[in-house]
Amino acid sequence: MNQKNINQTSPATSIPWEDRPVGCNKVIWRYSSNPVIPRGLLPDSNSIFNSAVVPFNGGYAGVFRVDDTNIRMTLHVGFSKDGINWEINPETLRFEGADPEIGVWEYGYDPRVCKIGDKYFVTWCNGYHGPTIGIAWTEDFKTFHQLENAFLPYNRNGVLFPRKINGNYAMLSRPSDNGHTPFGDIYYSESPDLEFWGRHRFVMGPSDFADSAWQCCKIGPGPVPIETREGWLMIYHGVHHTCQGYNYSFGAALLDIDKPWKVIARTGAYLLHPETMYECVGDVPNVCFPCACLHDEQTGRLAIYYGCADTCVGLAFGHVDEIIDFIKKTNIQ
Ligand code: BMA
Repeated sequence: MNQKNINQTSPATSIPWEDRPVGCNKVIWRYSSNPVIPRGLLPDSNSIFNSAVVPFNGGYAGVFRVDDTNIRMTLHVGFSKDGINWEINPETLRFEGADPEIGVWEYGYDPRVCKIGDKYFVTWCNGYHGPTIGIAWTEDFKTFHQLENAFLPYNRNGVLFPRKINGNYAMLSRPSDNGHTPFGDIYYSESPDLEFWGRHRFVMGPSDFADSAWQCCKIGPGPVPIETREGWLMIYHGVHHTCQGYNYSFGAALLDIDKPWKVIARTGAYLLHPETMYECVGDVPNVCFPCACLHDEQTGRLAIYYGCADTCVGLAFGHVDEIIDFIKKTNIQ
């Protein structure tokens, strides 16, 4: 594969980065060499999309959603030196140590990876009599220890917070149905041990059609929330049910630091909407589905990884401060 280059005119930074193109007035802009991960990177991958990456060992590691050429939804581990050029293991990821009832692999998709202390926690949509939220941890991205499923079916988009809140682990999720759910609100839950989850709180639901149609059908949490001075920055996807099907865009919200179920503000305007060929054409057209975000604390830069048209992975860039300003400016909360 041809190696893709990061913009050399930018000062050295610890995350992938490309400056905002001249003449672009958007808060979020796309990497000029998107998609970063093409559908056919593995010999039998039909598509590689909604995937999660984190800094690891001086480079990056990730858990990738790979649908194979049987269209089986599988997870694979991958590594990268620069966050742009990836090597993905051809073998599927297998979890160890779960109760046999839970540990039987049915399917898994849309992973997130969250570092808490020294461990990397993977949450994913885990098939167990329908979709629910699986949890596992790893320290080396070789052995993954599976815990109990967090919730009853049906649920999708389990996203952990990167530290305990009120003394408990905390997670966002999106209760759903067993199909292409035509509804969806974001909820918050806490757990003392990552096994028993409770204190469920409503965070937010779809918007009013007249206020903001891109998120009026259903919404779901995206990457691990980022702690900022103004609250938790939560990037989330929103769905508009059009006469051609579902369109997936993404926006952002600010959540209270101590009570993250309290929404301070949320974008009325989207941050990114399917627009390019690789977002509008693929196995499921018109989908931008963010699952991971790298944050450079020194510069406030963000690199957002998002699934494109359920087919490949794209990268988009932005600044935390500008996104927060945009949330406030377009707020519909
Ligand atoms: C959602 C999930 C995602 C997918 C999206 C668009 O319900 O299944 O994995 O990207 O639909 O098809």
